[in-house]
Amino acid sequence: MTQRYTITTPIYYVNGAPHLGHAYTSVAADVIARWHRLDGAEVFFLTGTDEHGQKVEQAALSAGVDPQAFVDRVSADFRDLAVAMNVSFDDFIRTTEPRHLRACEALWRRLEAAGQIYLGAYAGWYATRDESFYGEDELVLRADGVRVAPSGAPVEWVTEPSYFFRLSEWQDRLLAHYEAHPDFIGPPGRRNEVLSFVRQGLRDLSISRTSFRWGVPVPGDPDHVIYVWWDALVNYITALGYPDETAELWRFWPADLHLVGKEIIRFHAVFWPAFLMAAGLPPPLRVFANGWWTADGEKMSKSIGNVVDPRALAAEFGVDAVRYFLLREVPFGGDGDFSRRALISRLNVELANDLGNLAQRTLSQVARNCDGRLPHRGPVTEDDAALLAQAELLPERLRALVERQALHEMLEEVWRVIRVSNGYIDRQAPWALKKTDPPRMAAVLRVLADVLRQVATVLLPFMPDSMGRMLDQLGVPEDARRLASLAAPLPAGLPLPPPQGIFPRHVEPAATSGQVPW
Ligand code: ME8
Repeated sequence: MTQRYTITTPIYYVNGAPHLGHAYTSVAADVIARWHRLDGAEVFFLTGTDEHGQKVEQAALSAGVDPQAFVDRVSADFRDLAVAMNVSFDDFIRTTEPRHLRACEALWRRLEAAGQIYLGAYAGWYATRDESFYGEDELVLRADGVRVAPSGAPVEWVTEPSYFFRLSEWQDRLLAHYEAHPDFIGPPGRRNEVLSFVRQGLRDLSISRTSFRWGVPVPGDPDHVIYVWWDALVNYITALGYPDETAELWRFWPADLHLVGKEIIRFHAVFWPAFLMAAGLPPPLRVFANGWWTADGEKMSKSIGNVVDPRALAAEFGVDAVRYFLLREVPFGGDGDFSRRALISRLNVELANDLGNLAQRTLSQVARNCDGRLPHRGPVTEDDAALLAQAELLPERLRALVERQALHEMLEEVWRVIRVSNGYIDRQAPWALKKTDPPRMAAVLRVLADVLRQVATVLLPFMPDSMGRMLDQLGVPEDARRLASLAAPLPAGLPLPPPQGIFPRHVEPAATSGQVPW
C-alpha cells in the first residue's frame, strides 16, 4: 500500500516582505516532502499565507492600500519566494479564500454546538505585533520602565466583548495526549517547554475581536471577527477539504508533520490540538519547531538593515547552494547565524570541492578512458566492498534521521561517504591504473559511479536541480530516481553524456582587497 505523508509550513503573515527565515522553514519542509516522494509515498505538502488580523490591516493602512489589494500583492510575493527556492508545494492556501471562510464557519459552529464556545468579556494585554494576548504575570519590564510582551512588543490594555474557547477544560486531555504520544512535539527542549506551560494551568482563550474588521466574521454575530490565530490554524484542514469529510483530500488528515518556527509552538501544540479534539477531529501526529536565524549575530530587522533576501542569494550562488547551506550550517531545531562568508565556505569546500570534484574526476575519466560508457563492475576488492557498503546503507540511515527531522545529520552522513570516496579515489588512483591495469581502472570508476548514484539520489530532496543534473550525467533515467530503484544496477556500456561541472567555485569580486562585505 502506498504510504501517505502530509506536511505543512506555517502560513506566513503578509504584513511584510519574505526573508531568509521564511525561506528556511519552507525549504526544510520541502526537503522532507521530497524525501517522502523519493521513498515512494503519496505526499501532500501545504504552504500559504495568513492574511487576516490587525497587524495586516495596519500594514495595509500605512501602505495606503485597500487590505485585499495589499494582501494579494504580498501573498503573491511569498508564492514567488517558494517558487524561487524550488519549494514543491502541492497547494498554496490563502486565508482570504472563500473555501477558508467556509471551513472556519463550519468548525466554529461545530465547537459552538459542542458547548466549547461562549460569549464573555475580555480584559487583558494585547500585543498587535505578536497578535497575542498576555497575562499580567507574563509582561516584562523594559529598561525604560515600560511593560511589554515577552517578545518585546508593545502591549495595550483591551476590554471588549469576546467569544471564548473553553481551553481550560483541555489541560488534562492535552497532558494525556503528550504522555501517550511522546513524539508529538520536537525537538525535546520544545516539548518540555510546552509541557510546563500546560501544567501551569490553561485559561479559556479569547477567540474573537470587535475592535477591527479585517478578519473572518463570527458566524451569527458579525460584530465580531474571529481571532487571527484561530482562523490561521484552521488553514491546515481547509486545504484538505474540510468541512467535507468525504473530500478526495481528506484522507491526508491528520497531518504527519506541522513544521513551525519555535516562537509559535504553543499555538500548534496546545491550542490547535485542543480545538481539534473539542471538535472530535484527530490532532496532527507531530509538531516540530525550527530555531531562529540571526544575521551576523543580530535579529534580522528592517530597521537594522540586515534582513537577508534569499532570492538575491539564490541568484548569486544558485538556489541549491543556499538550500544546502541553510540545512547544513545549523543543527535543525537549533538557532543559527547567517554570514555570507560561511555560505561561500560551504559552497567552495563541501559542494565544489568534496562533491563536485569527486563527480568531475570520476566522470571525466569515464569520458576519456572508458569511451564515455559506464564500465562493468569488476571483481570487488575489500576496499571496493567497504565503500559500496557504506553508500548502500545511506537510504536506510537517512530514513531513520528524517523521521526526527535531523536534516543536518542526514547531510553529515552523506558527506562522510563522500569523504571516504575521495580517500578511495586517491588510494586507487585510477589515472595511474590506466597504463598498468585498464580493467581495474574501469572497475574502480564503476564503483565510484555507483557510489555517486547513491549519493546524488539521496541528495535529490536537498538539491533537486544540481543532483538531477548529476544523475543525468550518470545516465540514471528519470523514472529510476527513487530509493526503490537503487537496488537495480545500471547496465554496463550505457553511453554517458559529456561531464560538466555542477558546482562552480565562488570567487568573491572583492577578493583582491581581501574584503568580504559581511
Ligand atoms: O507566525 N528564523 O507568521 P510569520 C527562522 N502567520 N525561521 C523564521 C524566521 C527566522 N529569523 N523568521 C520567520 C506567523 N521564520 C503566523 C503563522 S501558522 C497557522 C500561522 C519562519 O510570517 C518560522 O517558521 O511571522 C516562523 O514560525 C514563521 O516563519 C513565522 O512567520
